[in-house]
Amino acid sequence: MALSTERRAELADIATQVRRDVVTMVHAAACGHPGGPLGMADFLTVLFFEHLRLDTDCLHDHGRDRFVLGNGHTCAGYYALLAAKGLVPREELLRFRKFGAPLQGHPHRNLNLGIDFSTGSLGNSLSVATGMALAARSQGLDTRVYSASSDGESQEGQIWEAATSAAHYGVSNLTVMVDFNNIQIDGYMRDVMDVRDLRVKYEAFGWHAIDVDGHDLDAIDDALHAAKAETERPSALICHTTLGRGVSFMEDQPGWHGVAPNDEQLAQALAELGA
Ligand SMILES: Cc1ncc(C[n+]2csc(CCOP(=O)(O)OP(=O)(O)O)c2C)c(N)n1
Repeated sequence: MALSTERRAELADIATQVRRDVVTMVHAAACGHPGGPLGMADFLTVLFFEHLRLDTDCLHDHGRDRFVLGNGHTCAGYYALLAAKGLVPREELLRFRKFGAPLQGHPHRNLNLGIDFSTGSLGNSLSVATGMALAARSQGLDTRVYSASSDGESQEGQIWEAATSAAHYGVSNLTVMVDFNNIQIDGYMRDVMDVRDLRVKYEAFGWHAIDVDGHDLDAIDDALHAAKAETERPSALICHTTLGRGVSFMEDQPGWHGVAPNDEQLAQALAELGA
């Protein structure tokens, strides 16, 4: 079950490449959101490469797993992961946010690229994921549905309607990974609107909920296994992360929620990421 030393190193390399892609893409687009995806790179890499059944050989299988990116503005990292899995051509990454290109500034549903749902308007992702998971269950499929969310998205009331309903229906094939970096578009979350302890909240709604260090590959992998083993309740993994992780001048800086690096900043970021 545990990650081997070799596998852990491979996953760390993939996460670093995702981070390089994120800063390169946002720089090329001259707009976008680098901070969130840098923070999410570790837990999404473990999800995409160890758990989520979404690959070129099962892309069009009705019963494959599904993924919904609730915090759709963080899609640069999602696209980089789809490219790392061979689902998106790497050359498309540099057309990120360009007119007519498939990889827009918020995900646009494209089943040929493995993008299961359009997102960007915060708040509806958990409802969509709950519906997908219920639909799969009603069809007798062993599909697991994963969604990513964030502390900022957790301020939306609809998240908690979905949380109520997913627990009520015992949707145990649903797992949400919440990027808890304490930052949102307007600053530190505690100053804008504190969502407080999300593990306690999800538990109170009837979920199996775990706090996880969102940069500890082994802890993330263990938590995803625990979610799979849960047969009665949906699972929420509260992933504690640092916005901008891996790029010193972006780390924990709300200003890097949604700003593109200039040429000099890109060069420094890539140097820090070992490029
Ligand atoms: C319904 C809705 N309201 C407002 C926005 C504008 N918006 C974009 S990102 C964001 C902050 C989200 O917080 P979080 O996901 O925690 O941000 P990050 O960690 O990436 O900084 C907001 C309010 C939106 N996309 N959708």
